[in-house]
Amino acid sequence: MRTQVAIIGAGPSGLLLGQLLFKAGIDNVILERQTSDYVLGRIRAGILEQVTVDLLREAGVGAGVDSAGTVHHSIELVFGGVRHAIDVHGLTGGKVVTAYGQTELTRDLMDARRSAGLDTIYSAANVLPLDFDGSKPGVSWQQDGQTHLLECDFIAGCDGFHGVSRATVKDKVAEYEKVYPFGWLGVLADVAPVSPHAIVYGNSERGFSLCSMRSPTRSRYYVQCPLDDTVQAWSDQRFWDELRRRLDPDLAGRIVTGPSIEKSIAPLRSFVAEPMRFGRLFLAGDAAHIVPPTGAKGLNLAATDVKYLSSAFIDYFRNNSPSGIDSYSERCLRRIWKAERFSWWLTTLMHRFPDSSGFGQKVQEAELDYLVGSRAASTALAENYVGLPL
Ligand code: RFL
Ligand code: PHB
Repeated sequence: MRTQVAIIGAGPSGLLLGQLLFKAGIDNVILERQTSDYVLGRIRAGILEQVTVDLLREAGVGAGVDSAGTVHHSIELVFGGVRHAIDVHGLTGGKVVTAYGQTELTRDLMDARRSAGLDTIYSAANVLPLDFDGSKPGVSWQQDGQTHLLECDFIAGCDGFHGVSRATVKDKVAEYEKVYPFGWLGVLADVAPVSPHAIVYGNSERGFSLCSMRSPTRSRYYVQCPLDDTVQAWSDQRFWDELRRRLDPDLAGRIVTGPSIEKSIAPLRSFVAEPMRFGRLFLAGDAAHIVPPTGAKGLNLAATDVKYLSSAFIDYFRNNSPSGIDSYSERCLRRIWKAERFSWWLTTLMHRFPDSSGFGQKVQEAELDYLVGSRAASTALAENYVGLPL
């Protein structure tokens, strides 16, 4: 079996890359370790930057986000029991973010791939990138007791943080990492969002909280929790009570509660692997970098990696030009580090740290006060939140 680009991983990075290459007439095959149902069952991101929405449209899969996405003009910060709006739209000269779930986006991409008749091999075991430094690159995998080989020109490692691609080049990678001393407990529920027009980030003495949404009838909420906490320890009632305690009285009084349809705990981490290219193997998305979800940047960074990588491959195959693939890593990393900085900053500002002294707490309060009182500080938050220019 032969293709031009072998893509490892059918998450948003791999599927979007496959779709953009297909649109440009470049043949590709995706190899995914899990089943498609498993991939769709993971509840993750919800907020898309304009750049990401534009890229989905360019890839021909914008209909879902255009019809079912909710455009947000502002975000809100709750601290000291008071809510403050940040007019993201006004402060950035008209930019917005869109609430549209990663599950829905992934489904749109899977549907497009299926109708185009493109190959996606699910439940592929022991996927392995081969000879990416040599002249016969390829990917092997096992299925139904047999070993298979896919020959290719390039390999795209879109296989997430725990994937095989980065592990294969471990001795050639510089890793930068910060692990945070808490996690997020997330709940998905079919109830009307308490704040349908803004994402609400809360800092309270009981810890961080976040009110988000998937649709006018589906909400997504999070609370900061200890790293050793378990989902079993959180009944729905306990979750709703805790969330209310972390919000201002007005919002707390308006929360619509109901049975959870998903509940999970995610640890928080900042991570970057450098470089992102190893001969004919390229890393993209969570395979190369992780941000804590506080800035809503993970999926958006994955989308911009894929934008750069697809245009690099297109330039190579159409014009025989290696300039895009040669500059891929550096181009991505410049944007990645800015999003890493922003996500780390917002995480540090909004969470309770177990070891924080009274001084740390006071500085946090002063910075929040400054942030909502200064147009310059609010603008810096807003322009990072909607996504820095490409
Ligand atoms: P994924 O989604 O992890 O997909 C990788 C795929 O590769 C497969 N795979 C393999 N396949 C073959 N062989 C192997 N050896 C393989 N190893 C792994 C996996 O099964 C999987 O299908 O990475 P990708 O595509 O780079 O996408 C990244 C995003 O999923 C991630 O950045 C976001 O979800 C992060 N994130 C958010 N990002 C945002 O932009 N906005 C948000 O609002 C936002 N909220 C979040 C988030 C992530 C969260 N968690 C749980 C990590 C909220 C949360 C709670
Ligand atoms: C979400 O809707 O899941 C979400 C929103 C904003 C974030 C992170 C996650 O910062």
